[in-house]
This record gives sequence, C-alpha cells and structure tokens, in this order.
Amino acid sequence: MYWQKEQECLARPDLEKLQLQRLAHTLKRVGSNVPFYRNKYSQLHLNPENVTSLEGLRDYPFTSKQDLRDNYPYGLFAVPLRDVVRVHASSGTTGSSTVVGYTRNDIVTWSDMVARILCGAGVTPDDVIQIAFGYGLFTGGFGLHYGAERLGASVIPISSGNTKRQIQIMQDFKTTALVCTPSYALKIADVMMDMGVNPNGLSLRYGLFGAEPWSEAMRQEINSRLGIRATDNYGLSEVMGPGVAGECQECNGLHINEDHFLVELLNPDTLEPVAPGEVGELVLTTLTKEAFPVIRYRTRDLTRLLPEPCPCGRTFVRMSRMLGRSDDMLIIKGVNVFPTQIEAILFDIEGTEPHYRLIVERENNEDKLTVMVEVVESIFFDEMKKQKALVETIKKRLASELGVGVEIKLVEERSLERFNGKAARVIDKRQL
Ligand code: DLL
Repeated sequence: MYWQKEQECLARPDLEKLQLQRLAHTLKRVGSNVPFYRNKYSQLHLNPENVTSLEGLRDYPFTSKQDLRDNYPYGLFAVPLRDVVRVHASSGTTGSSTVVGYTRNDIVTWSDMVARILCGAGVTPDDVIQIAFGYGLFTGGFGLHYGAERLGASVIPISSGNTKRQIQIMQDFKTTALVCTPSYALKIADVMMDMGVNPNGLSLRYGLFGAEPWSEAMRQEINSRLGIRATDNYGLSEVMGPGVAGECQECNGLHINEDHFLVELLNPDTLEPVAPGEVGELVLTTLTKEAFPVIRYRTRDLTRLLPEPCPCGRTFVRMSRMLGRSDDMLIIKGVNVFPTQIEAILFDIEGTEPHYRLIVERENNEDKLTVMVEVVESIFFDEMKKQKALVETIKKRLASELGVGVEIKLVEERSLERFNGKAARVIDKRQL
C-alpha cells in the first residue's frame, strides 16, 4: 500500500533528475535568503548556479547542530516569520536548544511524508490511531498527528504518559494502531499484565515506533507481547521530524523519502563516502523544505544503506535500523540529552566538584538516568537536611533544563575513578 505511489516508486533516473532540480533550487534559495549559508558559500567561492550534478553537493560545507545553536532561534530560517505557521524545538529548554519552523506548504509535505510511513506500515483510513508521543515542542506528537489525519485515519491524540489510561482508552476506543517510542510500548505491555488485560482481547494490530534506538529482539518482544506488527520509523527535528524514513511491511530496513531528502553516508572521521554496505554517518539535505532547509546536515546517526530492491516495490533506498551515534548524545525516555549539558549545570551549582558519572539503565522498560556527582567534603558533615536540599536543587535544575527527570547520588570527593586518557563518564547499561 502506498500513499503517493508515483513518487514512492519512481525509477532511479527520474528520481535523480528530480533530486537535482530540487537541490539546485534549494541551494539557490539558501544562498540568497540565509546569511549563514550565503557567507559560507561566498567565502568558499561556491556558486549554487554551477551545481549540475548531485555529486556537486560534495563541495558544499556540512551543517552541524552547533550551527543551529549558534543561530538560535530564527537565524537559519529561509522565509520571513510571517510565512511560518509552526515552530518546534528539540530538547533543552535553554538557549542551547535548536528551533525549526514550517510554512503552510511544509506542513502539507510533512503530513504526506508521515502518511507514507503509516501507509507503508499497513495503516488505512479505517484504522484508529492512538498517538502516545508527547505533543508540544517535540515533533513526535504533532508530526504523527497531522500525518494520520492526512491519511484519513481516526486519531486519538492522547499524548504520552498515564499508562493505565492509555490502556483504558485502547480498550474503549478500539485502537488498532499504537504510535510511541518502542520502550513505551513495552511499558504499556507491562502495565497491561499488571492490570490483567489480555492484549489478544484488544483491537490492536499495528505499532509504529521510533524516536529512539531499539533492536530486532525488542521488536520480537513487542510483537509477541502486544500481538501486533511493529515497524520502525526515523526522523529528526532538524531535518523535519518523523517522516524522514520508515519501514514497509517487509520490516527489513527503513525507506528514506528520497524525493524530499538527499542521502549521503559518510565515514564520520574522514567525511568521505563509505563503501557500499559499510556503516557510516547519515548526512541529509532537504530538497523541498521552505522555512527551514538544511544542507548536508550531520545527523550523527550511524546506519548502513541497503541498496537491494525491496519486494514492496518502493524504489527509495532503505537503511538499516540505527546502529548508534557518532557523538555522545543519549536518548532518555525519548528526550535527547548531551552529557555536556549536564556537566555545565553541575559546574554551575555550588558545592559540587567537576567529577561525575552518568549511569543509564532500563528498569521496567523505562529509562532511568542517575547522575553521580562528587561534592565537597563539608556537605557530608552537614545535616541530612542540607544534603537533601542539594539533591533537590540539582534535580530541579536538571529536570527543567533537560526536560527529563533524573536521580541524583552525591558521592564523596575523589571517590569516582579518574581517567588517564579519554574520560568515560557515561555508563549505559541498557540492553536493547
Ligand atoms: O525523535 C523525531 C521522531 C519522532 C522520529 C517520532 C520518529 C518518531 P528528535 O527529538 O530531534 O526527533 O530526535 C532525533 O532521535 O537523530 C536519532 O538519534 C533518534 N531517533 C529518531 N528515530 C529513531 C529510530 C525525533 N527510529 C534523534 N531509531 C535522531 C533510532 C532514532 N533512533
């Protein structure tokens, strides 16, 4: 089943022709509308008018998350704000978060991209979709919502959390498709068991999961515990949000919506293309975005391209599920967290020492982040009340700036191991 069959099954030469037209147009637009790109291109003597092949893009510089942060909030928008109808932002409530915008046309394209992914997973207008992603600055809730409406399915915008209510609604409203993070799907399965609800008695048939890494073993577990077919979908706010890529019912890799996103897979160290079949960092260029085009955006996500034709008939290249990151970003309960963000906050709080460890675990299918931080000795001589107050202060600051709750453990000065070489401050015990 396709949402836009003609585009999704374009022959390679036609697709490449379309990509080139769109690429040339995008480069010209950013070169004239966005000072950041204009300055870079003029320094490097790059003239977007001269791009006559897709390979020509390789001369152009990359865009990084830091570039987005440096241009916070609207510096990289390619249209005036009056043409922007929606703004989203990635995690982080401070100035270091990254802000993205959409024109009315962008919202239509985005909805079509998500509708493609829903359709590819088997969802039809007859389905009842429960969207258990957060609604808000995160792109998950609204992204899936608009796509599901565009497809014509019945949407339940329940948002995330309150698992018992999720299950109640699932029973009462006869939900057929569940949309959330894979870890939340497992949590729902746990709570169902506690409540004595038999998943076979529900109407649930499909699960569309994304926004965090997961494994084939996790898919099998979700499938058997919820009695559904789970598919993976991928996206990132800087490039659009959900809708960049998704699995079809073959469940064997994610088709990238190549008519809207140009794909490169590069060695993160040399920044040269990897050999076919090798793991590399996904680098994406938007081909149709109006408000927030990005050129050669380094996603930092590692994957492998699967060039073999797919039995589903789609010609868009597939990539394997995400295999890791080429930076240290962690995804905790679907929220992107950088250790450096935590470090900066800890350094800012009186009484803490610049030594910490981040322990990430998965308990009852839920991520748990514990921050162990060394504190000055006097704190341990203080009354319990003072220690507790310090824990609360750190907890509050971290929760409000990261957007996710953490546990804090104060430890004595010099009790954490020191490193001779590269510091390994993150201990990720999650086994996906
Ligand atoms: O997570 C967009 C999204 C929402 C995708 C809902 C799918 C469903 P961000 O918050 O900007 O956007 O986080 C993007 O999350 O760079 C990946 O590291 C990770 N990620 C997203 N989808 C997957 C996936 C949304 N299917 C970052 N598998 C990306 C593994 C994923 N990692």
